[in-house]
Amino acid sequence: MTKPTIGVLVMAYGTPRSTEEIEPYYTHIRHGRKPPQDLLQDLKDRYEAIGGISPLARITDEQAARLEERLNQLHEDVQFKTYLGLKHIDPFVEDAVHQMHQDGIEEAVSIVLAPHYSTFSIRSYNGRAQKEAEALGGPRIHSVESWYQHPHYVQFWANGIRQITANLSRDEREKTCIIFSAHSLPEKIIQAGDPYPQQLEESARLVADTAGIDQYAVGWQSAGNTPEPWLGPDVQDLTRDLHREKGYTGFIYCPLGFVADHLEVLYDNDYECKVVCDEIGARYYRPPMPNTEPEFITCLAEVVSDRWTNR
Ligand code: FEC
Repeated sequence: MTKPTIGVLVMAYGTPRSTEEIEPYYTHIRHGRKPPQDLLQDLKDRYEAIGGISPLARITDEQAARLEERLNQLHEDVQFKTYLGLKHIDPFVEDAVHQMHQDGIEEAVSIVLAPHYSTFSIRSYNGRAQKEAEALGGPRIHSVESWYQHPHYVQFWANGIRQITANLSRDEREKTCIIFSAHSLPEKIIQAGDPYPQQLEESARLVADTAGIDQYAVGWQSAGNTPEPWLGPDVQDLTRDLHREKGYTGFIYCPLGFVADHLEVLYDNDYECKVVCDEIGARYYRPPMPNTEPEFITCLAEVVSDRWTNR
């Protein structure tokens, strides 16, 4: 008897795969408005600073492939097949839904490779997928809304922190602060009742408790280049304030809102936050990102399995 195939729509931000793709990608992020030359050059320079192009495309592909393997190890009654749908570059979310429909997939689970729910991110990904599926008349998509509380995700970050603190002297440990962060969003989401800030707070508390640390702060990073106010404090300002007010001389950055090595981590943390640390004479640390670590892939597989079982 052939097993039914269940689609797994894996959605992620997307990244340019070549320098030529930077402009169309940026234009898509800006809702179709071409970026002015200075902003475009600034983005090109940031990609250049992390090696020319982001490793994100390769990592996202590998995450989806490993997830499919892991799911099929966990389930014998059905066959899972992943479809990659990106937010800002092809294959777009809609392309992936279209492909599932063409392949005759009747039911699917969707998951976004970002742990915290917000109207700007998770709702928009899932909304696009559902809209396309409705227009095509299938598949039926069971969407995951957030997964930041999953014990493997929490444990992954706690282990990363412990590996750093284990190598610090007692004096260094006492003067080290963890900064948990996620991508900033326009502040107006708070008035609209978005749970994103509370989810990051809770995420930070879960990881800190599991790692057994109490010196930590929560901040926001990578805010957009627009005049409206964005969620703060920004991680760079926070670093300076914590150093000045509490005398910390070491910072461990945990960008909990991301799951891969990419521009927002390799540049915004590893370059920009490091510059601030160097300026104030503090030590800079960052645990490795989840990427394709087996514990993280198991986390994603369990989240998808649970959604499938409780559909
Ligand atoms: O190429 C790479 O390696 C980096 C990919 C990348 C990820 C990412 C994640 C998130 N973003 C979120 C929200 C916004 C909002 C704006 C915005 C702008 C940019 C720009 C680039 C960019 N984002 Fe991004 N983001 C990544 C890349 N992001 C490039 C444009 C230049 C810049 O500002 O740096 C503002 C858009 C606007 O102007 O209206 C808002 C959120 C996430 C985490 C959730 C997710 O992954 O979906 C939220 C990765």
